[in-house]
Amino acid sequence: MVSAVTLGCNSTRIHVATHCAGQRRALVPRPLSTRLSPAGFSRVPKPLQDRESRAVTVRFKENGNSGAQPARSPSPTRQEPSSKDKAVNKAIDGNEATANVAYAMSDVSFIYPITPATPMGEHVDVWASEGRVNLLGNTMQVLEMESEAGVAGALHGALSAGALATTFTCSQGLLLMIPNMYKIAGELLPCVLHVSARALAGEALSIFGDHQDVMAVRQAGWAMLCSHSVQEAQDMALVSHLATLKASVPFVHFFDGFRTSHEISKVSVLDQEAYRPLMAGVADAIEHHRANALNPAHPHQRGTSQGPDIYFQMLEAANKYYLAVPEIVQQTMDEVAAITGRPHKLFEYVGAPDAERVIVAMGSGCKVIEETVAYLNARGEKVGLLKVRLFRPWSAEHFLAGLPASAKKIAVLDRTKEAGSQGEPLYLDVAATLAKQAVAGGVLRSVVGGRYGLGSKDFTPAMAKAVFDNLSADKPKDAFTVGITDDVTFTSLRVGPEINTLPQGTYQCLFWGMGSDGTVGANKEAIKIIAKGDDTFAQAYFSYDAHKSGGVTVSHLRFGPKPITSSYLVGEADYLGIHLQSYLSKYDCLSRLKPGGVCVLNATWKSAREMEAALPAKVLRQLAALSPQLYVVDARAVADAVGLGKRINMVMQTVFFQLSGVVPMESAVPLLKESIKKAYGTLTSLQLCCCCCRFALQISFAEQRVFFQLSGVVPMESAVPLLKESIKKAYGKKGEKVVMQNCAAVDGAVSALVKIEVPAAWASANDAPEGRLGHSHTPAAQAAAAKGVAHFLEEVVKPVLAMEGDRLPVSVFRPGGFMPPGTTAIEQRTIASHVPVWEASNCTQCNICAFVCPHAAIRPVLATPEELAAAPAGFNTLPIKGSKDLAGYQYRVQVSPVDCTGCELCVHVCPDEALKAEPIAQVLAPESANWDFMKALPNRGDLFDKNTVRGSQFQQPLMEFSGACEGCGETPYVKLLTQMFGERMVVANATGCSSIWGGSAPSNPYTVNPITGRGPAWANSLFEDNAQFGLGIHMGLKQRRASYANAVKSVVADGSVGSPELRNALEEWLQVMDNGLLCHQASLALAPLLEAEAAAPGAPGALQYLAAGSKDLLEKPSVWIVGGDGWAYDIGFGGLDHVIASGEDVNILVLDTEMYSNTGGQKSKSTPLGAVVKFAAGGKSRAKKDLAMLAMETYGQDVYVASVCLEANYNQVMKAFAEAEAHKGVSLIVAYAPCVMQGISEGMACSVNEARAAVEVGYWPLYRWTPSTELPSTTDSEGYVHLAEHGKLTLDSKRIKGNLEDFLARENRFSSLTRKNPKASEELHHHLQDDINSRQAKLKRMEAEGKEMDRKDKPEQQA
Ligand SMILES: Cc1ncc(C[n+]2csc(CCOP(=O)(O)OP(=O)(O)O)c2C)c(N)n1
Ligand code: SF4
Ligand code: SF4
Repeated sequence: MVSAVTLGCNSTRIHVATHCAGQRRALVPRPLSTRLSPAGFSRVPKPLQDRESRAVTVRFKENGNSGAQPARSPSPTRQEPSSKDKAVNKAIDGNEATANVAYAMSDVSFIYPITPATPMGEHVDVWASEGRVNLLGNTMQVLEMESEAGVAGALHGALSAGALATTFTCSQGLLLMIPNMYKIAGELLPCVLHVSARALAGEALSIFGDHQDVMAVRQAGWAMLCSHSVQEAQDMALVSHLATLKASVPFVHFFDGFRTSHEISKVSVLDQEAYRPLMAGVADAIEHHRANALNPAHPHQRGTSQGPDIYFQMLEAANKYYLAVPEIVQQTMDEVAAITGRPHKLFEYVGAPDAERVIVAMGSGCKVIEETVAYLNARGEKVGLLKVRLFRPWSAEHFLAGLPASAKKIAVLDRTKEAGSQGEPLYLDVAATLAKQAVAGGVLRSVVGGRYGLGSKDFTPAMAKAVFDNLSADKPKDAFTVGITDDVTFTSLRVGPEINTLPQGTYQCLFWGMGSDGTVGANKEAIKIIAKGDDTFAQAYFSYDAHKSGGVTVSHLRFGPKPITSSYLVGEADYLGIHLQSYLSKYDCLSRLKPGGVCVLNATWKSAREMEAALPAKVLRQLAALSPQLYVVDARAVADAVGLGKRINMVMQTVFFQLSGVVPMESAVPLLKESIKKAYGTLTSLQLCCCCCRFALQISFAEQRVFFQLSGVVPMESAVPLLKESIKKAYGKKGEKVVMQNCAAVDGAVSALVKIEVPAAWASANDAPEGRLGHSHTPAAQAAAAKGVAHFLEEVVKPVLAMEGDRLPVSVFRPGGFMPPGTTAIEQRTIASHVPVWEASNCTQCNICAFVCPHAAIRPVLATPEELAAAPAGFNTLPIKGSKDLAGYQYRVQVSPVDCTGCELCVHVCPDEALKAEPIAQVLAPESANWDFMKALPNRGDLFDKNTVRGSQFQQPLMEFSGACEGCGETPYVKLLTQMFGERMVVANATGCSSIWGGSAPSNPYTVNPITGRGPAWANSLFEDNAQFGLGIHMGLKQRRASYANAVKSVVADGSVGSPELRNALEEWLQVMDNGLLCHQASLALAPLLEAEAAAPGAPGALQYLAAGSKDLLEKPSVWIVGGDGWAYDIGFGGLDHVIASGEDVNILVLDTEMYSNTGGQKSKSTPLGAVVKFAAGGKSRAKKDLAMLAMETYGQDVYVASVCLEANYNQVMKAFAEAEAHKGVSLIVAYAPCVMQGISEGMACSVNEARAAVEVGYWPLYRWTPSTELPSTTDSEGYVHLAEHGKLTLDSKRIKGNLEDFLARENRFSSLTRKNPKASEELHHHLQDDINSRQAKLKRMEAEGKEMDRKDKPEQQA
């Protein structure tokens, strides 16, 4: 039943060309030695047009999609290019295709990161840093701004100065540009703004694709041109840049976020030389633009103010420019077609010439509809699609010319929602056009509109068919939705089973990976290699869940002999790779496997019997029904054996190429070498991770590329010597050890592959008891469920966690975006491979492990001997150390293995070696039982002072199990805040990592005290407005409490209301209502009295009013404004500055990772001198902005300021939090937060040491600034009170020691510059050292001045 696959010798590879096309051969994984070329498709390799590109023979498997192939309209990518075409066929994504053109045709670009448009900015920044020369003969000037509002302003300025300027954005970024978009259009300035269209933040933030953003600017006076595919992204970008110059109207060029921006597709990429002649054709227009520029040599004025007499006419004077745009765009499309061989129309019809039912649509959905149209027409239907490219200015004339006269029923699909409107924008345009035509005597046609694909909801051929089916009805449904089940307002169309519209011979693969295991990166490289095959078409798309790391990634790969236009997820995979053992039970991975397909599991099982014992019966039955070619490989064991740990991607990719047999080695090896060379050239220091990809590489990008390629394409014995040589080259710089590890992993992958025959008996497997492998919902989780959110947990959280959220109907959701807290407690992701286990004998009970844990997955606990009588066997404890009050309690440190991420921070930080990481398999069951027991024990935090390091960790963390990266340095701060103030905290959270790990529905880590039901109230407004949002929260609460206090005063003043005890309690409360701690105590005493007396029969209305507000308003709220450095230093600084200056009682916590971590690590003004981050590819050349110093120097009179580093000085951060909260005014805490983006060479497990080093070498000083309002005041002889003249600085890191260079060398963000440009690096590091020295000197001076003031003040005070 089980056989190891041997990779023997005697290879008898038969060249693919020996098979005739169409020959069918089952994909039978077989030893290399006997592996034949695949049947069904074969081609003789021939060189591509471009000399750089190497040919690869790609073999298509017989069990690739057989398709039910209708006659298809010829795809543009298949057309013969003209002789002028200087193109190369390449697998790239829509962002890169667009950026290529934008770079070639612009003088200057202002950029700002926002997913999914960020890569366009990153591309132009890198090319500029490399000195690439564009068609204007320049290296583009690229400048990152503080926000998109800044980008738009700068863009306007550059255009006014006669430059050709461009930018890239989407969503909230585009909204911030609106004011200047009106200006640019109003001044008829040529410009192109490339948008990878994305949803807008309303009830929730969504980084995913739809047209809400572009539809929100359709009125701004820009022409709007839409690309429907990666190929079009390039072509329409080119059309936009040319047409804007000819038309003197600015252009928005847009395409679907993710589906087009991030889809890797094989397209014909133009060399800029190919369109140099077209550029020459607009030379006059460029000259005209430059001649119109603001210039003292020929001055004019712009932007005047106008009165009622002329403003209106001036607006209308621009009409003729807009009227000319459609013709200009069509003409430009024709010119571009002449060099590409790909003709395009403003409105392009495909389908039956005599179609009666027609869909009108725009964007990547068109590709899906086009496939469906071909499918349906091949079955005798008469349907068609009118594709919209030029959306603004709307040309009714061109629209009607494109629509077949036969069309009687039309459905317009909008990928946006305009609540409260008669219909969405595209529908309204079409309806108005057809109505006007009918009024003018034309045909009367039925038009309905519908919404689809919002927030990247997958749009499939079955859904497109449902739209056509709707049109067949006598009265087609209008204002419909498709792709969801709307069981509330019943808008949705019924969608039938999926239909197969794929091109014949398309091979489909699915890979289920875990964020950070390298699967996505490896697959990106895989598809690029496969796409190099001559006449091979390929596509890759990646979907992710909400976690920053450790979440699920699904890679959807397709390749085949025909162009692939299928812009929807893989539904039936020929090859399924499951890279984490537990996924098979947790998720329905098998539902997308084709019967008889290849299924490869990374698992520890070695036999069918082991699988049977471990897997739920449902999965066994699925396997029996699918009868897959089933393999297992223990990739972790292979990687472990060679010291690569969790980096299993190489092993899995080796297996993929082995089993799919898609790339023969003789083609792969030259490619491999080429890639290695390339990888050397592009060595980047940064570890990549962003909110869009949820994917952190454990090693550098370039290494990962090579890593994959080695693993993926050279598994065979014939290639092994070459492979090892390549590994040596690639890893040589990392040392011989790494080279050996990688070589060994390749060998290991091959021999570890085990084939499992699926027993027929599995077909009748019985259901096993729940929780054998997947979620075993612990008592803790069940308790959470019982706390009033059971409905939400069952109906929403569990299906979403099982990756089945798409199936949820509208009725299960509460509108308005409200979410219950504490849902991460039921996630139990079980993603750690190794989990710390407590060794009681070594423990000194310091609680530091819990203090630093980013996920609140390790906690100290107290238990009485009586309680321990019922403890699980392994629940060993120690007598508690400490005061007499604690006598009799036993102490233990407990880890939750299902919530631990395995970052090992706690293991490294423990000073006593009392934690040891053990493989999860050994500890999962016993430690889960221990954790559940622990959770049932009472919380005894009140026995401790919560303002001490040790005491704080006995308090319940009210933020737990977030989706942050392993070892994240942001979360421990916020967790600690919740332990100190959580039950009265309100958090205004800026968009950024902290809003993603803090609230990615339905994983909500903020939770409640189960006894009081209280916990942090948390909300995210936007990225840019967080300070103002937090201030608003504070003002609202302050006002409501002031009214409440007035009512309390009235009751107190009116002696007849309430008992004397109650009135005393109310008076007491009035005295302390603004002091968090005292108010808490007063409230505890007051609330029961109030409620009891208000509930008494005949209680006065005034008391009832007070009782009603008692829960909400008695406690003094602790308002925290939290966000990253991108928010605080850049986009939100204006608002932050205003709030700091407000004098209001709010606390601001800046989680300073020194870059925009959430979008992948771009430069902020907090980025230090010399650091190489994105948007600062050559190393940041300006010093870090000193936000804390700005606050002290400008507003230090009444603002509390602290600079802290949790890992370096636990006590100092606690003091700062306590002081900030107690300060009755604005407090600002700037907190150093280690982050995976910083590229700590020893890994995040060592981030504590690294943070300590940052403080020791003076890189991050620790201090606290007490404003003069908090210092003792003096009263003069006339009774006037005088505040202290200055605030007082306490420098908590007095001594600089250690070597800055050593610190910098350990972080890739600095060391990569040393590798790339040692001279520049030396210089910048030198400056950095100078800055550090002078800052330290200044801090010391400030501290000394404070001391001086202390001494001066004292006698006066005494006097
Ligand atoms: C107006 C606007 N522009 C851009 C973005 C995209 N965006 C989201 S988070 C983020 C970076 C956050 O960086 P930072 O504030 O440093 O927080 P971190 O992620 O490092 O915690 C960006 C650029 C946005 N949400 N809104
Ligand atoms: S390994 Fe990391 S996540 Fe797990 S308990 Fe330790 S610090 Fe927390
Ligand atoms: S701050 Fe860094 S480590 Fe933390 S979640 Fe964001 S990217 Fe990950």
